[in-house]
Amino acid sequence: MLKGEGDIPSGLVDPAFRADVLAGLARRPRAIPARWFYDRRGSELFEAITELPEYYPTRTEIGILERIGAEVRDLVGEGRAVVEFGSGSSTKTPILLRAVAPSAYVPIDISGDFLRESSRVLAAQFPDLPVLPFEADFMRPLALPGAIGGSAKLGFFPGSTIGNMTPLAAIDLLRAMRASLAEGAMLLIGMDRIKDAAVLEPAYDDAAGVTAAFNLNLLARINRELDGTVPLDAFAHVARWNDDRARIEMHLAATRDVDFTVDGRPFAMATGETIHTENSHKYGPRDARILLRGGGWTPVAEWTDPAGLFAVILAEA
Ligand code: AVI
Repeated sequence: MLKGEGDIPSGLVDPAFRADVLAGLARRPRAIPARWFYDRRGSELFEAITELPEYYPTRTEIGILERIGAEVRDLVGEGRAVVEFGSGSSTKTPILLRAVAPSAYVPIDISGDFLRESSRVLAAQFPDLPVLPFEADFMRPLALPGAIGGSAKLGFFPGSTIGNMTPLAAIDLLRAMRASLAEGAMLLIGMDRIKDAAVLEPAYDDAAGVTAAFNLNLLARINRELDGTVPLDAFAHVARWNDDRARIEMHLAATRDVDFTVDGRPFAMATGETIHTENSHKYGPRDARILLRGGGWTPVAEWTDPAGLFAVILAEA
């Protein structure tokens, strides 16, 4: 859902993008939902982030998944239908599919183009596996494709994407997943752990400036798609740990007083004022378990890397 929205053909703008940007720039504090990062350029920049030396989550989670395959298979059994919330990752999804020998694989994503592309790649890798891409918004309970029939489901939600939601929205999503996957379901979910700000902040403000480019691309997208005049050189990328809320916040801060228009509407920002663009919540071991229980899931097993940076949790409905 969050990643991989394709570029909108010129002249066609997603009305929800326009509405979110105009409302977000008008409110105080100013804020634009992180889902709008992921146009084609933003998705490319996110891929580059996952390979940065400072950005530990992706490689750490992959290392955990590679290690736990046999244990996961013992706990979930073979022949479940794996339902992935998001288009699927070219690295993480095959690790899970090899481990649990599913009866079918159902990736769910709101962005049809990206979903079909990644499903084609996966189907080629697993020629005997029915791959059933499902274009839908998984934030709501869904009726899954009839073709997966009565098989029990294993939900897969890696990447700590749940961290990009507020705890309240995360609980709503977990409940929706439970309703979609139905009785007997299990869920394998990745959650990033709370750790020292000295590790967290560089992960979101890397030396090469890739995360800064990812954040600033939102303004470029606004200029391109919403006929904006936002001067990109008047904004700086800011990533800071909010200890009270246990989250990294990303902002775009005005480095000088600035006036611009978006879709013909005027906006003015004073030096230092920010647009809040993303939250990335981190969870301690107990916090993660409470969150899952709040969403209707009972934790069954939990794995971390040796440094305890990241957790992969298996839960049952
Ligand atoms: C997609 N999501 C889990 C990433 C995160 O770590 O919160 C998005 C991201 N933003 C900046 N770097 C990575």
